[in-house]
Amino acid sequence: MSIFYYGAATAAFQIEGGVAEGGRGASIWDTMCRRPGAIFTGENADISCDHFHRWEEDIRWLKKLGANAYRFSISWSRILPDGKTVNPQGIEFYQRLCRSLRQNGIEPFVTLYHWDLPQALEDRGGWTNRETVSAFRHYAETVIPALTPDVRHWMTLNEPWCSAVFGYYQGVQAPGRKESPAAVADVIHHLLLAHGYGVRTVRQEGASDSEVGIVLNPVASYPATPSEVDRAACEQCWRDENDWWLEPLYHGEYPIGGWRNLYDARPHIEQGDMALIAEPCDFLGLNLYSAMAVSCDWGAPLGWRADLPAGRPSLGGMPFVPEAIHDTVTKIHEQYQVEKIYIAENGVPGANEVPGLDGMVHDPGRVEYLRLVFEQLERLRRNNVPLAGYFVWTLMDNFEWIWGYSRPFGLISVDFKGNQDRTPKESFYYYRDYIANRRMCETPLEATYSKRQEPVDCL
Ligand code: GCO
Repeated sequence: MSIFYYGAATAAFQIEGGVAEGGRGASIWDTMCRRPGAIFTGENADISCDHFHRWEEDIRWLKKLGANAYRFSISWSRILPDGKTVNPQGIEFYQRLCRSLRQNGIEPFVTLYHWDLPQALEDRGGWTNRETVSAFRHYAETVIPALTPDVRHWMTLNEPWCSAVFGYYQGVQAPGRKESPAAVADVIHHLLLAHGYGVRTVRQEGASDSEVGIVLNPVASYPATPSEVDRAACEQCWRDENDWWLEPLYHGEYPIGGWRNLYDARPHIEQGDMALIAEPCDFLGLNLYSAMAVSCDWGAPLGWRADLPAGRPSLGGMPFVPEAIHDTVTKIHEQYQVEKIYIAENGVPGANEVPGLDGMVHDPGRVEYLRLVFEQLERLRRNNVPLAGYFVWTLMDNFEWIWGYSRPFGLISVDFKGNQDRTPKESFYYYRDYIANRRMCETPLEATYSKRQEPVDCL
């Protein structure tokens, strides 16, 4: 039986801080934080969790958690501050991190691009400019060989849907542009080309046993009612939101007729592009949070409407739809015959999380959420769906993009107003015990058993 990875995920911009240290250049998110009104709380990520200085402590927390994997992203602007010139200090930072993770028995899962384009590249057009694809290729060719001694798992892009739609269409995330549908179609195409170069670079420069894939955020959806029209609307919603990514990646073609979300816009495609995009991957990463209830709505531009499902328990405004984990992973596995899937992110934002009298942060809602999610992981396992790992979002509270520090998703709370001290929450211990019990099923000699929780059934 191959090993199952239990980990936690983070992203460079959200945790590192040290934005002007170690030779780092500015990214589009540094700029976004300075744009009045862009971040609801007016905050920035200049210090954030100060992971840039505290990374060794953070590895100790991962170790205490019992995680055998850690997903994090590289800050492109630390590696190539001006988008062109290599910054050895940036490379050394990640080399130390990866080496130490490996030494601690924690497998690094490295995301190359988690939304933080170097500002210097944005100044030349960002993802609307095809030259950014070459810049990404240069970045991949720099960082992949440099980290290869310690890295076997590469994730090219995180949620390119958000980079394209939020970043260049709706303008609500960095770089905050509202471009035409045609320009956004090019952004998507360029992101997918960058992914293709990431895959090829791993094949050429990575270790022969390394694996590579992309991380998507499919819109998990359910019909709002069992009626025929809502069921059809739900299927249409799935196709409108997800085919645009899955079809080129797995079948080498964009859906016929362009993207309905973008008024049928199509990108500029050059010879060889589609083969590059469809370069075979070893796995697919999925970020799965809540799910939408879809109903037929002829007044809506695409004929359907997606709402948060009603009547569900929820936390921080996010309804619990645990079965979406099982159903989405299964659906994508069956539809595209994906042979290995990682849940690259899953979690829930907290509400009113402050330390209790016992000094611990009690987050019973998140504990309950995790309990329900873990049941779904067991279901997938029983059904032999090839899920190979699960990463909770997120290790510690951090800079939640436009929400600033006001939407904490962490297993560990961080004293942002003081000196960034870390305090584990109840959910940290809950996940720790789950991991310990599960790993005992898989590798009995290594695992440590804690009595806090009944052991789960070993299948
Ligand atoms: C994502 C985001 C994360 C968010 C998380 C919670 O990949 O979805 O990148 O960075 O923090 O989704 O909203």
